Amino acid sequence: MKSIKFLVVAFTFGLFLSNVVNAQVANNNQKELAEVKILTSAKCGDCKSKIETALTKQSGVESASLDLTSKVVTVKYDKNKTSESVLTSAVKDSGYTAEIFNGTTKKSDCGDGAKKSDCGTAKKSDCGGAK
Ligand SMILES: [Cu+2]
Repeated sequence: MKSIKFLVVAFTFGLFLSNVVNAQVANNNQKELAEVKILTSAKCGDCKSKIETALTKQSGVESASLDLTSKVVTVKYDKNKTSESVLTSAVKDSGYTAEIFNGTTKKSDCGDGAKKSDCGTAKKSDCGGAK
């Protein structure tokens, strides 16, 4: 009797597992990739890696690449799993400013006159020309 009970439980669990696997396959098929550009207050390689790491840790983010010259981070993400506002919040939570960059936004005051304190929580030793 016990072994029949075990078989029923095992069979039910097997059905459950195959449903989970099927659901994951379906989710992958529904991936809807989008791209957003976010203007940040990054200044050095440290800022860059902190911001990229904060973004790639988010669920649904495929890639994040920050260009230090423009201070713009390009994020490729799955629309079904995350959103622009979640991504800008992730950048802000890591200690930097973040605004959606549409190509015409003025650069923030992260230029040559920027202060090291603008580097957020990053290590400041390698912040280049920042004072
Ligand atoms: Cu920095």
